[in-house]
Amino acid sequence: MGFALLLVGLAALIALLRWLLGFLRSSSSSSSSSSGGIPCLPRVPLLGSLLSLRSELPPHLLFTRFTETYGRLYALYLGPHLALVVNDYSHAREVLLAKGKEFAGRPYMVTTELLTRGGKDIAFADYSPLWRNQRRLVHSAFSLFGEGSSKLQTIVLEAADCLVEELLSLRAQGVDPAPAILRAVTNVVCRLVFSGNYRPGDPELQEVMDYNDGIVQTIARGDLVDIFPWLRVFPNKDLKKLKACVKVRDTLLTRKLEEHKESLTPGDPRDLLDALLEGRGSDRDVGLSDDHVLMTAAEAFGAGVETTSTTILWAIAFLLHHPEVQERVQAELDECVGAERAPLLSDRTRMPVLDAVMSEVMRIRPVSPLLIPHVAMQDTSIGGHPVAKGTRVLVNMWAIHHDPQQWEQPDTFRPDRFLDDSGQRVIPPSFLPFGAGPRVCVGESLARMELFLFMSRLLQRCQLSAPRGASLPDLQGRYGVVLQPPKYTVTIKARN
Ligand code: STR
Repeated sequence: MGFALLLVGLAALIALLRWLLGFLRSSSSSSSSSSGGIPCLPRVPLLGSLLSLRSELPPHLLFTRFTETYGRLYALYLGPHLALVVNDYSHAREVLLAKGKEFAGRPYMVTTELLTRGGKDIAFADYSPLWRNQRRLVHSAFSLFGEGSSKLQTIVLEAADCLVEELLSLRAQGVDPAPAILRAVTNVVCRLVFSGNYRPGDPELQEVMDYNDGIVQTIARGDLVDIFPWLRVFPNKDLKKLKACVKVRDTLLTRKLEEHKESLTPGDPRDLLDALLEGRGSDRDVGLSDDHVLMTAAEAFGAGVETTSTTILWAIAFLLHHPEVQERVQAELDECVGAERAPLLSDRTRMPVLDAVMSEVMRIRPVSPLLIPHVAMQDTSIGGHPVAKGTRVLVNMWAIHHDPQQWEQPDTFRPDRFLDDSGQRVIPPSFLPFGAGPRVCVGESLARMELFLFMSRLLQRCQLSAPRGASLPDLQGRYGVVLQPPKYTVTIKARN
């Protein structure tokens, strides 16, 4: 035991020394030349700029504050890694769109490697030709359920009705809506991914929700082990927890995969797993392994659950603060849909107010305020400054969505900014809640449909208000791999 520890310590020491040597060599050139003339935060050996990053503020707010000192494009060192932080729309457009392909790489992180079996997923995998094809396949699989098919609509409306019944049956003065919403959204994703359909209280559903939660708490949070991979040799509670959750996830999904392989009917995909399996056998075969199929399904799962449930929770939180906005949406619903039938996707174009409300929610509280880090795949440039291959780029979508030069009173919740004078929707260019370019969210259109159906059904049938005597929801987000609202309570009454 003692000997093993000694070895581990020695290995760490050697890694450290090797790195220090590399650092001294690279920092003998001046720091502004290594960051291409871009202002750089102070740095020290080994830690890079990490000392400046210690703060009470969550990273997206801290990065926004640094713009006051360093301007809207600056550099910092995450340990040994040079990272540029982009805080304005014009540079973001250059990175994501104009040079999207040049910046389409992803950094190596210990936690995401573990989560994705070494990058066999879509979101965290580095760019490669195989990745492009995998992404295309997922895209076309998604469109099987979304646009032009009533499948998603049927599934979501059923889940939304269950959700409404459950919320109304609670009858308490103030309830935490999060568990019921999470369950409803998880159920939708289970049906889309592997045709799972669960009653409330099903132990398998609970298992899925538990491992998801464990992953959210431990993945890609900017932890030190993601910056210094060699730290992985030391005991680490979070990594242990992540591994345990991944194991539960893999057991469940492997079973679903095997069942699907046996019962697959060619030409008639029932869900995402079928569509992925089928994509392999056809002329669209792009060489996906079982691991790729599994990781893609697992990710569609996690992404679909966490982002949608969080956005719905933010929407309710803001509606409690702005009852007049809830009334406007309900007036629109009453006029376009009435009370007799459920809202349908085909109603969406006639409901600009609800659309504007959801856009404003995603502007003011983007679930992914720093997106996922990008990496330059070749020597390139930003704003005329040279950027070396391998440089990380963090796009601060929070700063872009709160930029006073683009948005009037950016901290105020005002859905009207997404409507023109005649009440039709307008989309300002600096609104990018799903990112943009080659790495844009693959689930974007599915997500928008799902959000519309859940929110319209919820607001058609329910009146949401702040419980008497309770304080309104705290609107400061909790930073993690998704920006979540703190727990709050709501009073829910049936609308007649
Ligand atoms: C949530 C938990 C889980 O079980 C699996 C995943 C993998 C995909 C992740 C997801 C997570 C969190 C939200 C992410 C998504 C990929 C894209 C999405 C990071 C960790 C966002 O960028 C918001």
